[in-house]
Amino acid sequence: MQVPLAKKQIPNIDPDSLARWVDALPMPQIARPVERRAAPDGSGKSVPFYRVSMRAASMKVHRDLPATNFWAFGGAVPGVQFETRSGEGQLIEWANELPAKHFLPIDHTLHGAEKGLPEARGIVHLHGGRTPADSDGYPEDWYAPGQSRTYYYPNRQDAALLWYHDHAMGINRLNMYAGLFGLYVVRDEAEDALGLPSGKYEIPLVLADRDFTPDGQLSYPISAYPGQPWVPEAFGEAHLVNGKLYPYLDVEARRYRFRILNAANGRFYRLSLSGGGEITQIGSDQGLLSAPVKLKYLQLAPGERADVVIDFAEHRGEKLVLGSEPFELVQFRVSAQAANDTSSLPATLRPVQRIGESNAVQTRRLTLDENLNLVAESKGMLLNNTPWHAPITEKPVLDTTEIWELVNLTDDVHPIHLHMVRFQVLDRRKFDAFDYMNYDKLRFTSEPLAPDANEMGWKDTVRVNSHTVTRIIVPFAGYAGKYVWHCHILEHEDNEMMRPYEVVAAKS
Ligand SMILES: [Cu+2]
Repeated sequence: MQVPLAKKQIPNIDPDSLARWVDALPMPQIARPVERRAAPDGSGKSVPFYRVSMRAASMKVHRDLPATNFWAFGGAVPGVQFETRSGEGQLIEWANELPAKHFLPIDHTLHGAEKGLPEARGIVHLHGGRTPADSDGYPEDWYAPGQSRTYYYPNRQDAALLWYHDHAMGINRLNMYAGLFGLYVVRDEAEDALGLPSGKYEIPLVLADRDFTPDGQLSYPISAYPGQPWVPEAFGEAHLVNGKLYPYLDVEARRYRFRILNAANGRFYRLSLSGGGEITQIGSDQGLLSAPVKLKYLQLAPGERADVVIDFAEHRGEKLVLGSEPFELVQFRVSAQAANDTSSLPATLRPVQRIGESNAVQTRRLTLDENLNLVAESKGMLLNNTPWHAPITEKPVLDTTEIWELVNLTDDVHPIHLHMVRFQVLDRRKFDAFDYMNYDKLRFTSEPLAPDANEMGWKDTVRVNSHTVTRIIVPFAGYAGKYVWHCHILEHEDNEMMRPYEVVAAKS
């Protein structure tokens, strides 16, 4: 989508001017429970209780830059990391302790961001969590500084890398750009049994692009329209990895497991190792793949995760760089010593039963739309051509399976995320968007294309390519209640590429 940007009076920092590989890669702090409390599920069990605040924080992103002001969970970006076990629930009190004034440009013409509302609204969603609706962080249920909400996460799901982040209506893109996100790891016995690299050999990599002013502060783009600062995409030239620019990591000459999250607002990463080094993907959004997939390039849309193994044994004494052309992200400095690697990388990981299409009780055709004539009013990205506030139209029945055909009428790729559920990608097929828009006719122009090998596991976010129908099959297992589905390009989501959906209990 085309929206003219306002010129910055002082240009942003050129990240090429910064020294590379001068800061060590930081590791997120692991969250510690405050106490144990009764689980709210009536089981009589006690579960860990955590308290995490959203608050202003100041952090150095590079040796040669002054400290940057962020908003952060527990005072760091990424926020504190949760370590959980499948089936073991926990309570988290998410406290909004943000300052009253926002420091990024709110667009008050966006739905849900009207003047007069508290500026520093916050609400927390656990992305990929099979979470009861009243703990899922419905975007309109935001709360102001001084308030908090205690959410219950049953963790009744397979081992996977989840992440939590702000989801406040109309300003989510700003709150996340400000730094409000963190990791949430679910582990289980099936994964433990594989003997994958663990402990200090398992490293999270949280990727996020940003622009910085010369004094090291976050710089978010604004449109050239007075009073309507929303922009359709925010791409930064500088790339934070666990909150640092150009960090390095000393590694032993052995296998490492990296848990990678694309936490960017809108940037797609296409990761590769310098020197053509091999990346072996073992898991995606919702956990382990059935078998490892060897990759030269690893594509990650905003919101997507990849679980990968890199073996440095053949690279003793070398320096390898993980990048996304033309950008360099993080340097690995491999020890010259031989290492005693007792980890394994099994040829089979975790069976993924593919769901037959005949299991679906309903097929929904849902469009992804962009209405260019409305751009000047900064309204125009929609799901199924329906604004956020229209009545709920998608009401799947709990414990049934549906096929969603995502018909992308736009020129962009949109990463579509459904809350609460996991799904499988069936296929992608090109179609004639002109015919569809003018004659309401779906005319395919290609054969269906199978998902990539690394998309054959369980997903919660799927790339929906331009002028392509992407089909997913979704078991609505978990909880009844009101959830949302949306584009994970946060600028799109805020305006208003997001819709509620409701899982309804089966009639008895
Ligand atoms: Cu989008």
